Amino acid sequence: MTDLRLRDYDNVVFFTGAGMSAESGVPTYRGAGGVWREYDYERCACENAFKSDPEYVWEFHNFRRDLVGKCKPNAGHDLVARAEAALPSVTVITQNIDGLHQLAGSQRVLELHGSLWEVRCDRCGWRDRGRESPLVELECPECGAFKRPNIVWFGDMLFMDVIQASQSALQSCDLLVSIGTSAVVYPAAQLPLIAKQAGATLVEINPEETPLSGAYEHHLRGPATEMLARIADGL
Ligand code: BJW
Repeated sequence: MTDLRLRDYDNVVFFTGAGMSAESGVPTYRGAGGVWREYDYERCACENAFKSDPEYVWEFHNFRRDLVGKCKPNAGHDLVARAEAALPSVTVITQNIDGLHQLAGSQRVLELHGSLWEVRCDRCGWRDRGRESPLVELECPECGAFKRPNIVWFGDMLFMDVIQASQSALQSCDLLVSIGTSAVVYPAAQLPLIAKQAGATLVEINPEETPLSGAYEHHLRGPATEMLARIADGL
């Protein structure tokens, strides 16, 4: 049991990972049924793979678009969106590329690892956003190079503007709620420590322990929807 209540805080950051969307049917990356159990990230989620075989990388991302496109926000996403409407300041910092927080109605969402629903051209700078699935037209309409999913793959630098906005939200929050991340992918994994250094209360929602569990004062061991409902107190 916990007596922690979202309503007792003014400035809340939800820091989310794949476990947030697991109950929507989006597979996590690691663990049983994880994406990386079936797919080799070196062949489908890094720049070198895209350079050597863009068609295969797109086959993987079109498979993901098809799967994720059928998933709906779950009660946890809904609750996070309601918190934004009810509390003075709420920011979602997500590692997820699925767009489910936005579909649930969250307005202030920082996508650390980009989005499955955005594409860009690294040759001419063209960009687009849309939920077409599969994406059939793979060449940039401006210059003919391959479109690239606007996702942060392994070995890619994160977007500087997103990192800066995240740091600023973390420095000023009084509650950080981490939900469903294994905390093994850097630099994202260490971001909650900024909130800790700034004096925020840290809560971890995850059925499993993580390498960063020791940094959290509160641990809610269970699925995101159930554990969020416990601290929502009628939001
Ligand atoms: C529930 C639940 C329920 C289940 N309710 N919870 C040391 C060695 C080698 C490399 C590195 C190193 N240090 C850093 C690096 C580089 C690398 C990295 O961190 N690697 C580590 C794996 C070792 N990082 C990078 O490359 C990053 N860039 C970078 O560092 O640039 C500088 C640099 C460049 C070059 C060299 C070195 C540095 C970029 C990282 C980009 C990550 N991108 C992905 C791509 C997805 C592609 C796609 O989908 O198409 O982002 S990987 C994947 O992992 C995805 C996720 O956002 C990310 C994090 O995963 P997450 O969200 O934590 O999910 P899971 O599956 O791991 O965990 C789910 C959790 O949910 C579990 O804990 C469950 O228990 C829980 N759960 N059900 C609540 N119902």
